[in-house]
Amino acid sequence: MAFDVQEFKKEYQKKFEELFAYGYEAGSKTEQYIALGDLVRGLYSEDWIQTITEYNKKKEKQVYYFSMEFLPGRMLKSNLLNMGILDCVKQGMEDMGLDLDEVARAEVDPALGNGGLGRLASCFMDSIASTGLAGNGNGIRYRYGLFKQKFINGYQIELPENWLRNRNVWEVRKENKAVIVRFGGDVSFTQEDGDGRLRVRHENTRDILAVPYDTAQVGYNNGIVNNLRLWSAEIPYGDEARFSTEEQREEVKRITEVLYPDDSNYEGRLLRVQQEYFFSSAGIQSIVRYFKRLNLDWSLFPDKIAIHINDTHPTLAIPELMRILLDEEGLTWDQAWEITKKTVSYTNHTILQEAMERWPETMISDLLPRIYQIIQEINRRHIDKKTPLYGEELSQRTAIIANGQIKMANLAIIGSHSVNGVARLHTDILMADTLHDFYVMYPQKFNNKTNGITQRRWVQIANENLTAMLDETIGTEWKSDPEEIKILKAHRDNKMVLDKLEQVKLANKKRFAAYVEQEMGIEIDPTALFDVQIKRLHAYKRQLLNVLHILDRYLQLKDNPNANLQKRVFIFGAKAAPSYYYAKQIIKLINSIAYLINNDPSIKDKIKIVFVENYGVSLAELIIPAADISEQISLAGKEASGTSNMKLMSNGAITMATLDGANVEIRDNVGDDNIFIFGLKSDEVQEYYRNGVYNSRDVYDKNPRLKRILNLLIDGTIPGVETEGRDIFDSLVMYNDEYFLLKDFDGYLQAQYEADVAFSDRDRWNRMALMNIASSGPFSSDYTILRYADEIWKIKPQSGSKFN
Ligand code: 26Q
Repeated sequence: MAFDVQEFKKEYQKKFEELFAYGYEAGSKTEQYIALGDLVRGLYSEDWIQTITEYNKKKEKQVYYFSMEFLPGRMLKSNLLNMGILDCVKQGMEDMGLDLDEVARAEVDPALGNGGLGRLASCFMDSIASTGLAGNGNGIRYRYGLFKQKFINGYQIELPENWLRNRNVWEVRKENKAVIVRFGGDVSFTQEDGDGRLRVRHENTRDILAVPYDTAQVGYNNGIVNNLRLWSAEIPYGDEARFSTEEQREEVKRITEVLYPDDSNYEGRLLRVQQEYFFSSAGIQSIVRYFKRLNLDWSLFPDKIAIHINDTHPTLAIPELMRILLDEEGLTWDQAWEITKKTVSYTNHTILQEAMERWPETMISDLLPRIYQIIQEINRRHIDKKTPLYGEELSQRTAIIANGQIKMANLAIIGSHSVNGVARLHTDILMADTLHDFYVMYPQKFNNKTNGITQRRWVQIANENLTAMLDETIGTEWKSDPEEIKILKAHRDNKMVLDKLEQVKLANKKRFAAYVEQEMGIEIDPTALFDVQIKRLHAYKRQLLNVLHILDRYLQLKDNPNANLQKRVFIFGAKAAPSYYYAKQIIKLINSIAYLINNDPSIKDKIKIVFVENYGVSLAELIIPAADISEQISLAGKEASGTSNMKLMSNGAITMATLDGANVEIRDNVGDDNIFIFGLKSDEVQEYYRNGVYNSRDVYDKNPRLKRILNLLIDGTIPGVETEGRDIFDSLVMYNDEYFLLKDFDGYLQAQYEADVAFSDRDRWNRMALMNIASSGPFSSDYTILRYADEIWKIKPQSGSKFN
């Protein structure tokens, strides 16, 4: 974008005065941010209009990414970066006596997601625009994002996150694009004049207005600006009379009021399914409206539209598209079904049974009577068609409706043409195990798309020091083609480069240490090893295994205060679902251990524990560049992919991992010398589950080192965890340790010991860090998205795009 510093300063001052009626010098950080954001939105608006006009004119095939969650992070700097004016604006701000970073921190981080799945959706939105693909996001504009986490006395407390409090400069409300979403009502059929066709009458519905708010998704230096459309529930205009009581009005607003805080665990709540239908229906309606303007035959729908559903949360898009094609557009069942299947594709993000969405039949029949009929018919035809081919048993096992429940994964698979897992191992497990019945029926639907991350946010924005060092060492090609970062490998034995890398890491660790000092009053040594585990709190992710290791070091130092142990800072960031009692107990335990150890003078700062409050995208940007070790220690077979593993690797952290999810592919890329692997393999875990011979009590009895650690949980050593310590002890020792922590403990300690040894050899460690950075290119979400585009969506980057 052609733009110079002088011009920017003039524009900024003008914008500020226009908005606030005084000079920018007197403004608050928030006002200074709003003025800048507003100016930036104005700068890409022409490209935004141009992009949409182009797609329409060329009748370009477009993909719509349906996701219940998006976690974009702060957008100011990423927009500036992608527009190519970050440096110019930084300079201009500085000239005016302002610090861009400080101003940027005034933006509230939109937490419209829980964790991996939501952040993946946002990396994908960036990559779709940046590779020059015609794509759109479709989701919900929650009034309140994921709760704000506070620790009080070590316990997690949840507070409402009012992310819209200071105005959202990026969104544009599009009232004229609103649609009506209908709930409840009565369905009847009438024979209508002449053609003998059955017409559906759906009356007495509760009608909700869905109003879209659009946010630009700016591509990286390519002039493309795509759209993320988030829907908000409102009372239909002119229908105020029907919503006369406060209660009725509240009910409407409630639909998009708050994001469900469950991650990898589903709750069968009515409001949740209302949300799911609300944004699925609104999205489908606006897609159909667009398609009709193209004036093409309905059979061409799949040639112009691809709809991708992010997990099963938007699965009702399938029967909703059927409903519109059948009831409103008059297509036959077979026509509508062909179109729907060819249009929709589905990503699975979990094999955990407790995360699989199943809705009570009566809930759907009451809430969505017509959709319910369509699901029944899809199910009936599925059974009819598959029973003669595969027999009664197999077809019943794949039924959508069974035991009074509707299985959303089954509907998603049957109603789509593509089913993908998110890492090689995960997809293999889906095919061999979790979804094996479907794999037998539809082998051609199954495919893998290993997740990715955008290095634009996770390196260029989060780690400016590393970015500058890379530019200096290998040039700038890696910024537009992430694989090119492999050139760095040529410098693996270059002492100057290795030292430079160490300096970069140290600077980032100092930056984080300053934050920790300021916000938490904990002093940490930036030369210590920073050991990082940042992800949602879940038993299968095994934050507790990390805790056992910490306690082992604690005991070593208690026994021998001069033990030759590497100084470490253990950094945790994690939210627990408010209803997940065990996860919250683990939070309390970690906080209590932190308090005990951080304040024990005999430990002499050899161990520090930092559990940051309210972990999210912005904190991740601060922590990840400062990490030495990346903890990826889930029980093998349980973590579908993981994505923090990729972000940490890209920033030169060394992975400490089980062979789970994408860790396997990370190992394949960096090689065994540049990663620490331990623990059961996924097939070994499967085998234990099948033959049931694991006995954790036995391990406890026979391993004195481990026994001593576990006893700390119940002997009063850790203050304030009487209940938590006992419950956690019992889960591991008495209730057979569902996630095999005790089984993997020895291997984990060994790997941690090796990490200590490696860290003490600075050249060796720096070389490992370099090799990780240099091997991270293949995990760019740009490549992931190009594979989705090529193999699933059948769309090509715009001509002129370097990816075309
Ligand atoms: C479902 C129904 C009702 C309420 C909540 C939910 C719900 C919400 C969020 C279920 C699951 C989620 C989130 C799942 C998730 O984040 N999965 C992660 O996805 C990442 C991206 O593919 C993977 O890297 C992680 O391995 C996976 O755990």
